[in-house]
Amino acid sequence: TDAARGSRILFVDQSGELGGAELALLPLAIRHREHGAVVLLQDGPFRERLEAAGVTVHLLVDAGVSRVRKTGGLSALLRAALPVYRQVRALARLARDYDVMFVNTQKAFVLGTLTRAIVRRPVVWFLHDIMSAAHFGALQRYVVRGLARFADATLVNSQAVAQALADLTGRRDRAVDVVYNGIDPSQFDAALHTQHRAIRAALGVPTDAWCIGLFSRLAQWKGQHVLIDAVAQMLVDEHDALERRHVGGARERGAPAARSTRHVEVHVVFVGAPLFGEDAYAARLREQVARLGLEPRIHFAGFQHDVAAWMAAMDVVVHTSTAPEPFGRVVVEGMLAGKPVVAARAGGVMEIVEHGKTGLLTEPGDARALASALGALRRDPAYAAELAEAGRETARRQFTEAAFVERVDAALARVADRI
Ligand code: UPG
Repeated sequence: TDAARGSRILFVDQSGELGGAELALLPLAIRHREHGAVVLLQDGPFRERLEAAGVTVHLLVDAGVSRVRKTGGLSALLRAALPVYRQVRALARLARDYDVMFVNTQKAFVLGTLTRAIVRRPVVWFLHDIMSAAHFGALQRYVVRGLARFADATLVNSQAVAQALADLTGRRDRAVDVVYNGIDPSQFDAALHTQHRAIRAALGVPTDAWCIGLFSRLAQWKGQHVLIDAVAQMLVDEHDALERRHVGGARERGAPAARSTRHVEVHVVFVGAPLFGEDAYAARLREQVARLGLEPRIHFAGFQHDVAAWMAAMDVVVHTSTAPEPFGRVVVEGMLAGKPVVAARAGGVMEIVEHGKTGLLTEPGDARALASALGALRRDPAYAAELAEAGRETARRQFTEAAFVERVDAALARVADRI
């Protein structure tokens, strides 16, 4: 991988926001900052993070391209054609000074493969998305299908993403490297034994509440609404259980049992913001909370930089994506934080969590199933702790940042050698 170290890598990413793909790119850009640089198609906090880490950033902002949405149709494409041409020319000028282009998002991939035709620099494509109809429009899938073979190396973040790509291109023989995200556990370790009363206090979450954390940008397919429904369901379940206890009251009165959870309130903390224009969904979530009368229990914390500290303040970390999650950094992070994790059974998450061993999996979109999984953890703290411990051990072993960076470097070196 020393070969890769000396090569000049030009990383290209369309977003200025701190999404999962950008956070994955961060350690790579830092490792190659001496000879490499990052091109962003939009300005934002990601640029600040990169520059603070000593990475050179080139902004190639063109409003026309950033207007093409994930599911945009043909007219959106035509409107974007001219700016795309301008951006390809600009990228080509930059790329001449580098050995390899590393394209990290869909638009970066399109620009990178077009640029490759002009300057003949190899393209390493890191695909972070499941290229299915659940996530992308027909046009986007068509474009990716057509351009996929121009990538000199293709990296994906899970088997699930590899499978969806093979289904799209119809090429099962194409070499695709599965490179799982790696997460540095040090921040999570540091937060492990500290009490985060301040975080709860600031939100108005009682110290003794049973607190459910969901860490994700607010977006329909991330399924925050499923958790809100699940919490409403938990309250119904709880009420029913109390009723039953009441009916059988005479029998139970003297019993020691009554390990009732009714005095411990359930609270939910949503950490994350609508990063990619999902403001309408964010507004709908608040309406849903109001309609169910759950305002005192559900807290919107917005985007937070210190996810490790926020996770430490939770009792459980949940993941609720309704469409298959390509990988799911937040699932690994929940495990590293030593929390029991309940995640949606689909996509890359199934390569991370083993149900009943290192966490719990429930069907995507099934609020009832989520409520009962959460109820089980809440009633049985020993079981929750057991899952959390096994999850943490697995995450520390299987998703290291060192392995992630090494595997990407190996691909870069392979491609750079061919120059
Ligand atoms: N995060 C913050 N602050 C917040 C909320 C989230 O830093 O307030 C972080 C979170 O800790 C995580 C990242 O943002 O590291 C989100 O990543 P992820 O949960 O993986 O989701 P996406 O943003 O959707 O990322 C895409 C894919 C995802 C994959 C990731 C990296 O959808 O499945 O894991 O890219 O390959």
